[in-house]
Amino acid sequence: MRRGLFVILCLIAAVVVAAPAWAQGEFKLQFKKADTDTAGVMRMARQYVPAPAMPASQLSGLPEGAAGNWLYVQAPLGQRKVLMAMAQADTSKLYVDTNGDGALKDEKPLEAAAKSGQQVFGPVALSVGDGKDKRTVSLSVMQPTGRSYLICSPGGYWSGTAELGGRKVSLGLVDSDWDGRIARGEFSMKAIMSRRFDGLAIDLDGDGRFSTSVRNFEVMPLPRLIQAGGVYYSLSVKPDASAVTFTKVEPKLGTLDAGTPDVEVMLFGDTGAHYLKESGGKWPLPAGDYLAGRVVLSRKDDSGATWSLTGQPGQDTGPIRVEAGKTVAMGLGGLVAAADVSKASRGNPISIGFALKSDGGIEFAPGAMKDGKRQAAPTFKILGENGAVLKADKFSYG
Ligand SMILES: [Ca+2]
Ligand SMILES: [Ca+2]
Repeated sequence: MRRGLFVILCLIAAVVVAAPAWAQGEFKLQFKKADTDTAGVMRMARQYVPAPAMPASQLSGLPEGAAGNWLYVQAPLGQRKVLMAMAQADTSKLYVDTNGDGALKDEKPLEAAAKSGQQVFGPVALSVGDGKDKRTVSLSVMQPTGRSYLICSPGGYWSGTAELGGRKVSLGLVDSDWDGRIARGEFSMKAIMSRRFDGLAIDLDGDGRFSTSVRNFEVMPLPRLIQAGGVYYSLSVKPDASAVTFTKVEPKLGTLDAGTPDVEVMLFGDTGAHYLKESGGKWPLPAGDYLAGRVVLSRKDDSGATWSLTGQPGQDTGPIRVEAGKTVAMGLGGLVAAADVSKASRGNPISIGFALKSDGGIEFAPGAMKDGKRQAAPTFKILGENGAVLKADKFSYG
């Protein structure tokens, strides 16, 4: 897009005049109730909890006079479980153990509001911590009509606007680990999978929404650093989430070497989300730990068609540690085909799985894409000791 000289001058003037304030500082945040516009932020804290129906006679802690079948849930919210129950005959009322004493007879049931195919309860305040350190967490519960699970979500998040890299940037913080405060957690796959982190959403490209596309991922565990407009800032959040302070920093850099030039890598780190490509497969990154979200390897054949393989880390793959002034290898240059033979599955005497793995623990789906179209699954042959073909077949996508 071409801009007129006037607009360009206005932009330059704005940056020059406001530079000290725009570069860094403390920005206030306010609690905002969750609504349909806030889905990107709230997704980081949402929990799907099975709600099996059980006879009241087998359950403890129910309101007095409880009979018939009840949907009974111990929702794992952060470090604790929250007891909730509703009579199956009357799913418009939900009892929540707000004070954590294991009983529901002292609780006033929440009445449902119907909202596009779901019953919505709350938000209701839960007590967390004790003594001087008592805090509250707000909980909303949704039950998709006719489904035997509940969706638990914080009642809202902390919202604000910072001024970074010369532009206004809206942001949100969500208490994903349900402890009533905002803090940076341990950065590991395990911690992320079990929701032991607090989340940051930050509209870095200024399009008015929190994107979750591979090239522009704006929703992440609360990082130590974030890059905005080509500048790195450290983040420090008040535990009650009333304010966040950004301080301009020049991080020490190391180098990530993919091991091959034709690759795209999306990483999450304690320095935010990074989408890396080109540069010969070598990129400078702030020292820190990273987890690969997605890796795409591609090659052109003689006819000019592009073949690609998409991979992600295996469950046991640890983080990639980038150290200042050093190069760390991702080992994507060579892949090893790994067959996984296991007994009896779905009525077959044996099943044979197949994966392509890199040295660095990235596992690629064996089916390649050609110019963006998925190709047939690979074939295989099982040979006897004398080289005779005992069985020839092809894999199917799982
Ligand atoms: Ca928290
Ligand atoms: Ca955005």
